[in-house]
Amino acid sequence: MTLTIPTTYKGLTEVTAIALAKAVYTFEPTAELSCREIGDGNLNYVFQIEDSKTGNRVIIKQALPYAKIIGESWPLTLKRATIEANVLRKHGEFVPSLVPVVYAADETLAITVMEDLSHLVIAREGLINGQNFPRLSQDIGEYLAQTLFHTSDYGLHPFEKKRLVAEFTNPELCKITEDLIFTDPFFDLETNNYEPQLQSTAEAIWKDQKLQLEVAKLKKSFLTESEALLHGDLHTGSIFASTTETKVIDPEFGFYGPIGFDVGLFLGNLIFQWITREGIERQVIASHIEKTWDVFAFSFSELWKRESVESFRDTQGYLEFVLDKVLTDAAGFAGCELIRRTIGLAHVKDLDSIAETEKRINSKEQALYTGRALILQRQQIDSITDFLKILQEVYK
Ligand code: SR1
Ligand code: MG
Repeated sequence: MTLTIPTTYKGLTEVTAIALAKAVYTFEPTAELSCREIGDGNLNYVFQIEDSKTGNRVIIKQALPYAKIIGESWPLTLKRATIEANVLRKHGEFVPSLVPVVYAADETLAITVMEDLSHLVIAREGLINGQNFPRLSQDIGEYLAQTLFHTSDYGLHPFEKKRLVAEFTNPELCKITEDLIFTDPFFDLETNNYEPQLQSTAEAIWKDQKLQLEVAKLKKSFLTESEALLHGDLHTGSIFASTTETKVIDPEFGFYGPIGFDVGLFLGNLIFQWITREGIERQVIASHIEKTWDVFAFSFSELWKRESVESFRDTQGYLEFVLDKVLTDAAGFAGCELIRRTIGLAHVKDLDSIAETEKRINSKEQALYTGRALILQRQQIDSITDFLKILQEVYK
């Protein structure tokens, strides 16, 4: 549906969001609507509108013309709302059960009207609270395989692939990632944000020439490899989950990039949990890491065998080469995510919410060492077992 609602961009309020919801979503004529702003991300407002008579709910997400995490001094394109709606729609063609339904979108108001998912919890919150999401890795492995294969040159006619590359060009949001993940944390810059106890470890990262070279190579991949339509910010805060369902939200950073980036960001965010847990609880996360990769590799391989349009698809060793590169890249990108979420601008609650100072600092040190090890040793990783061994080695 396209909105016939006016006008120029204006930030919504809980009152105007209700009026908009009535215009774009089919509530009962007798509906009694209320609205709450429930957004807790870094960039947008999220309005939840509910009919108290039926319990029906809908979400209106609105992009702000600046980054909420910083304030109005950091202007940010509103076009990201359209990118987000269109990535959800495109990915929804391949994994309809794993993304929210988009009911409407409007570029001028920078809004997406979509399915309410409040019966689920944000995976990061749930994992921090020790909740178990038995479907998480199965579903995300499948999501990654389906969305990345079907939007790549392996699954698309080259004309359609290049049309999508152009449609999903997202320079402003990519620049945030280029700065916040691949640049700023590796230099002594004001934008970084870390506790004083981490000063010497941060300085060691800034002086580490071997590490800098490998991060430069990973940044180059991110900048230049237009392989598939990525989610672009697939951390555990971008996933709603329960014991029976998984939904991926928030692809406003979507663009054509290296397949390993989405895989690596998700694995990196599982590693925060791996770091904060012990014993059997840690094993749960190790199993999620392993299963995500196994499901991704299996489903991607099946799609390749059944549907690949690539002339070299039956060439001995080519699929293995592609998957090996994805795993190697994923390890490097996971490493960058671990480092940036620890000493960069935008942190994760998994580490920041650890109340006991010594434990928190220790966990953050581990995140930095693990990130470094994954980046430096990624070329030696031939299997997900090798990947997990690197995590274990850091703890010896
Ligand atoms: C200014 S935005 C900071 C971070 O929040 C988003 O979720 C992305 O991860 C970005 O890097
Ligand atoms: Mg987000």
